[in-house]
Amino acid sequence: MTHPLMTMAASARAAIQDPRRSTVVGDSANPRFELFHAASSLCSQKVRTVLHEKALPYRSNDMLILSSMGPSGLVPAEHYSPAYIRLRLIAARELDLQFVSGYSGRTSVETEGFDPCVVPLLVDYQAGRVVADSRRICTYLDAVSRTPVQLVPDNPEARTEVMRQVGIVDRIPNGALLYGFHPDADRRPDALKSSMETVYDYKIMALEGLIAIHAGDAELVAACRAKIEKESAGKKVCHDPAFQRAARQHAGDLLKGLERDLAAKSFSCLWGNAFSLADVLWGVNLVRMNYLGLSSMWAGLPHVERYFDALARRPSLCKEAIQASVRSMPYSAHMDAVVDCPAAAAA
Ligand SMILES: N[C@@H](CCC(=O)N[C@@H](CS)C(=O)NCC(=O)O)C(=O)O
Repeated sequence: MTHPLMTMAASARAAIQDPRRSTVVGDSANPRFELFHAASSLCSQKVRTVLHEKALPYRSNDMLILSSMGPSGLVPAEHYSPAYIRLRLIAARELDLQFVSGYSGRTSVETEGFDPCVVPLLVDYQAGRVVADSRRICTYLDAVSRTPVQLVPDNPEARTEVMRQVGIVDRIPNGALLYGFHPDADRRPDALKSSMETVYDYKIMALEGLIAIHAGDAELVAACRAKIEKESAGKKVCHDPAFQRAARQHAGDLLKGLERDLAAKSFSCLWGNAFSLADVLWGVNLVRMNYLGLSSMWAGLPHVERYFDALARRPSLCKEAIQASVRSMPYSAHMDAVVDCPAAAAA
C-alpha cells in the first residue's frame, strides 16, 4: 500500500513545472528523505549543506519560489501549490505553533510563528514524518544520522555553545536584508532589486488566487490569509528607511558578537573544534551577506574575515551555498572574489 505521505508528496511534486528539477541526490533508488527546497533559498542551503556533510541521499525538489508575470498573467511560485501547503500543514500540527502574522524581517519560527508558504520542507518516509523549519530539519537530520560527521556535539558545554550560535543565526533579519531597500547603501545586484519591487504584490496576488479557488478549504484559506498578513506588513516597511537601518544595525551587532565569540574560541572550526552546525549556519549566512554586498560589515572584524574564508573553502558550503547562489540568483559582482572550491564541483 502506498504511504499517504508519498501520495501527498507526489502531488506537491506535480506542481513543479519542469520535472528535471526533481532528482535524486546520492546513491539510492528509493531514498529515505525527500526535500522540497529552492537552490537560491538561504534556509534550503542550510539543510542541503547538512545533507551534504552527512552524505545522505535524498529526493530533491528544487522549486521556483518567485512568482512571475507571464504573457497570460501571474505564474504563481511553485511552493504556493495547495498540495505543498497541505504537506507543510502536517508539520505545523506537530509544532503546535500559531501562524505568522506580522513582519519583523526575521524568518525564525520561534519568534515569528509558522509560515505555511515557505521552503524548505523535509519528508522522512522511514519515520512517517514531515519536518518544517531549517533549524529543526538540521537538528533532526543530525539526530537521526550520526555519521560521518556529528554536527551537534555531545559534550554539554560545546553543545550549549553550538546551539546558542544556531539560535543567533536563526534570528538574523535575513528577510529584511534580502527584500529591503536600504536608504544609504543598497549594494544588492540591480536585477535582484528590480524583482524585489514586485515580489510582495506577486506573492499576495498568488495567495489571493489560491483563496478564490479553494474557498471551501478552511485550513488552506487560514494559512494563505496568515501569509498575506505577513507579506502585506513586509511590503509596508521594505522602503522604510528607519526599519531598514535598524535591521542593518541589528545584523551588524550580531557580527560584532560573532567576532567576540570567535576571539573567545568558544566554538568554530577555526580553532580545531569539530565542524559543527553553527559553522554550517554561519557559513550559509555569511555567503548570503557577501552576495548582498554586505561583506564590508566584517571588514574591521579580523576573526570573522578569517572565519568566512575558512568556511568558503568547505566543500559542502562551497557547493550548496556559494555555487548554488551563483547559479540560481542574479549575478552579483560581490561573489567574484569568493573562492571557488574545485572539490565541491565533483561532490
Ligand atoms: N523559519 C523558516 C523560514 C523559511 C523561509 O523564510 N523560507 C524562504 C526562503 S529562505 C521562502 O521560502 N520564501 C518564499 C516566500 O516567502 O514565499 C526556515 O528556516 O525554514
